[in-house]
Amino acid sequence: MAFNDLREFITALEKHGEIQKIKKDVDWNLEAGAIIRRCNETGGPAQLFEKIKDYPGHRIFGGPLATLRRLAIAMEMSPDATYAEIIDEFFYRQTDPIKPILVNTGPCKEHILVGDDVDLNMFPAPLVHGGDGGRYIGTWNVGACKDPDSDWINWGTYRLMVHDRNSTGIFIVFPQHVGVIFNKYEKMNKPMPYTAFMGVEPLINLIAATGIPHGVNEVDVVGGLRKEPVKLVKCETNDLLVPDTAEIVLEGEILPNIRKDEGPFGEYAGYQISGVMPRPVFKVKAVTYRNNPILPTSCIGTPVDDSHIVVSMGMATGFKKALEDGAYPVTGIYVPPESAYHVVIVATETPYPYIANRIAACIWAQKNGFIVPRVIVVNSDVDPTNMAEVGHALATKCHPVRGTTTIDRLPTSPITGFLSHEERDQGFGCGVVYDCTWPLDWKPEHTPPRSSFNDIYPEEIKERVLNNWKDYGFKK
Ligand SMILES: Cc1cc2nc3c(=O)[nH]c(=O)nc-3n(C[C@H](O)[C@H](O)[C@H](O)COP(=O)(O)O)c2cc1C
Ligand SMILES: [Mn+2]
Repeated sequence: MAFNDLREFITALEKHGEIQKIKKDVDWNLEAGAIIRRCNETGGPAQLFEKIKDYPGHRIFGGPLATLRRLAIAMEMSPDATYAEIIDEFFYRQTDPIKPILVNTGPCKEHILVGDDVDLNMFPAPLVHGGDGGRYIGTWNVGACKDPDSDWINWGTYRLMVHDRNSTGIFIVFPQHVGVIFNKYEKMNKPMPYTAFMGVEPLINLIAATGIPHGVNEVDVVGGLRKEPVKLVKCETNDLLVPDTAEIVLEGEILPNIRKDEGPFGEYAGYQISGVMPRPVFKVKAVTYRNNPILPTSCIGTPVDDSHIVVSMGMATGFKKALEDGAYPVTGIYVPPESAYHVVIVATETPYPYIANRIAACIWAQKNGFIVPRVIVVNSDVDPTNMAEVGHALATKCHPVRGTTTIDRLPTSPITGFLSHEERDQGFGCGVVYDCTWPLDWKPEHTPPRSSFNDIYPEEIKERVLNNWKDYGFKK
């Protein structure tokens, strides 16, 4: 049974001891953010802040999917499921999308405020990190918009900073689908209807951060993932649809050809990196919300937090699909959450020389490929999820000159850690491929075996040693 709303997910977290309910008064002004961040850094539980200073009747939910355990619970798998098991299940469930159903109303309509009654200050949007440019009502939120040229409705997570009582800044960059769609409206000088919703079942957030291909409705993929259709209701002031059980819904439009300073914000690379810049403005025309609403918040920063878990999982499954579709003989893929998705590791057979560069080209061509600047390619005998094995291959097999291919002016995310200010401002970056596979033009006798227990002894000896292990006196 899929979770029907965020509240059912919170109950499941409680059952598994994965959430701390906090009854003490907590300040939205940095205190909540600092608690969420400390939990991220200590592997602590998610948090439900039940009493927010200045905001009786409002709650904040911190660290929604900041650990693999919470993601496994969200997927209704065993909380002890491994990264590989979750990836396989996530990959498999994406193959069978289910269309949403439309319902007349739902709990998200328990309160409706339109026009002049809208005041975003009524929600306890936290000042998340020291030095942030404002209060962020949208960290763990999902934004919906419609392509003007087709029926495509896109859902994605893009941050929202409160400017005033009825507008927020929104961080949009071009390769993101919201950027591609907004660009069309802006060329027509038309406002783009936009609705942001927050406080939904966790698989919606997972898919809203996954690079689902252009033209595909994320809501159908969520249906497949939860094995049941998502229930949607119509917005009050535009034609967009939102999950009927959303805690908070902000309806409005993104204004064409208007920019206002947004940021800085503590970002996924682990720094407040992209600074303050004039960015698009989301004008809010209506607000709807549930009784005793819960505002979810991700305190993004140094890895590992929610953003690293969901984006890296989404990348790994998306790249795996693309590489399989291209018939690349790939045996494993891993985007280490600890790398703040700056690194993807691919294990492959090597039927022809320089397959590493084709694999990297395939990855960079995918929707979220622009976010990952480093591609490490290893032979199929290396486990890409084992950092000791990958580190050994990178250190010893990647030729510093012939094994690396750098690409300058590759469009990359402006949040990429190492970019210069010029690159960041001009909206481009660069990438590198580390080919850690043995050169194919070597004669077989030049390709050295690995000097490991598994690789360098005859089967008969390995078997004898393993069988006699305890007889030698070893405890384990
Ligand atoms: C917590 C969180 C915050 C994010 N904030 C932003 C953001 O402000 N701007 C952005 O372009 N991408 C952001 N992302 C990444 C996008 O959600 C991700 O690339 C997603 O694939 C975008 O949807 P799309 O593929 O439909 O464009 C964020 C992801 C997470 C998990
Ligand atoms: Mn999309």
